[in-house]
Formats: sequence, structure tokens, C-alpha cells
Amino acid sequence: TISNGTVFSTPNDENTAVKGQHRLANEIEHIVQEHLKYVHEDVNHGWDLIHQDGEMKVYRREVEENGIVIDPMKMFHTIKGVTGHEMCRYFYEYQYRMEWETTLDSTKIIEVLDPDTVIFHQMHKRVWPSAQRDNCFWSHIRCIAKSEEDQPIWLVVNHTIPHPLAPIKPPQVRLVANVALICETVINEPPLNPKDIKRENIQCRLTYVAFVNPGGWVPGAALRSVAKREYPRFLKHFSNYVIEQTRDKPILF
Ligand code: H15
Repeated sequence: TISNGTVFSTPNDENTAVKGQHRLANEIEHIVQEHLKYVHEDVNHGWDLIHQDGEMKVYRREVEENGIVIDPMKMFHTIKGVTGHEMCRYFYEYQYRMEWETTLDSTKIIEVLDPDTVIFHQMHKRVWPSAQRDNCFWSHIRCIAKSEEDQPIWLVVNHTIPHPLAPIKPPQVRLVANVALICETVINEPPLNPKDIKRENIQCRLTYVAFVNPGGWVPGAALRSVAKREYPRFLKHFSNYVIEQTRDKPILF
């Protein structure tokens, strides 16, 4: 039983609760490493800045595949008063999902592979004259230590996967996505004693990348205008949500 009271069963013996030892471990490792490789890649070449608001910058690369718009998105933001761990924790944990997600009708956990890896099935709100979308994806949270002195990198990767507990039921269409939230904590004017670090001394540098294929034809212009509106809205709304949630809590490094 997980914290919200949902009961789940582990459907087969391949799965164990041991961290990183489950049937998806290799696939996840590969995709995590790929995101880490490209996180510092430049956005000059072929990327258009489509939205800027203070520290927030949202870039898009226009790409079509068989007439379907699959524009990769890449965005950067700096959020004051929160850590990378806090941003990733609120993004990953099921119990907060519907408090900040504005584009979903529902979310549920259909399998837990280990404490850092779960499989979600989510139903999207129907946003335009097109079939409703659902998606089934593994979600993995990870902390990567760079050195003793540096703050670690925290990340969450969400990646579509088929699952027997989430069959595609037409006319519903399955989204295909590979999304990563990658965060680093910056400590400004660090006090001599780490215990004295206050929220006013910290900020989170965030990178979010999304490769989303709508999984079926959607009018390109409509999709691009929804993306241009919804990604910045998500980033702003989610960041503010984490700021509000953590304001009076001890800092989670
Ligand atoms: O990353 C976001 N949400 C997470 C947690 O709910 C899920 C997401 C994911 C989406 C699809 C498949 C797998 C995982 O990582 C926030 C997403 C905000 C996106 C807002 C913009 C949507 C624009 C249009 C996308 C294509 C929709 C076609 C119907």
C-alpha cells in the first residue's frame, strides 16, 4: 500500500523491490545517460526561443515526422528558494501530481519497480478537436553525485512504455514521450556552517526537455500553439507550486 492508500500488486516474479534490479533497469540506465549527455548542449543551432519570462527560457525545434508535428522542446529556468531535490521530488511523487498538473484528467500508478521507479497511466484532458490522449510511462528519479563539494544533480525521466495493465482502447490515442527534468542546486554566499543555509541562499537551476509524439495526426498549427502556451504555463505553475509547498519546511538537499 502506498502513501495515498492505493493498493497495488507486483504482477510477476521478475520484479523485486531492490533498487535498480528490475526488468527495465538497462533501458532506464541508457535513457538517463542520454539525457545527461545532452543536458548542456547548446540551443543555438536550430532551436527557436519561443517564450521568455524573467529567468525562464523556452526553446523549440520544429520537426515533423510523416506529417505529424513532433517538435522537441527544451527549457531553462532558475527558481529561488528551492533545491533540485525538492523540484524533482514534487515532480516524481504521485500524491502531488493532480495538485500541479493542469493538463490531466487522471493519473494512476500501475506498477512499482523500485522506490525510484514507477509506471504511471495518465489520461490527458481533451484539448482540441482530436481524440483524447492517454499515456503510459515509467518514471524514474535519480541523484547523481559529482564530487564531495558540488551539489548533486537530481533528475526525473518519464518515458513511454507499453503495459498489459494499460491497453490502448480506441478511439483513445497513446502519446509517445521522452521527458526529463534535470535540476541543480546553487548555494549563494554559503554560510560557514551548512546548517545555517536558509532558503534565501538557495536556488535551483532547471532544465526540462520533452520529446512528445502526439501518436496520431493533430493539426500542426493547433499543436504548436497549444505547446507554446502550455509548456511555459506548466513551468511557471509547477515552480510556484513547489515554492509554496516548501516555504515553511526544512530544506531537502
Ligand atoms: O512533464 C509533465 N508532466 C508529467 C507528469 O504528469 C508527464 C509527462 C509525460 C507526458 C506524456 C507522456 C509521458 C510523460 O512528462 C508536464 C507536461 C506539460 C506539458 C504541457 C504541454 C502539452 C502540449 C502538447 C503535448 C502533445 C499533446 C497531444 C495531444
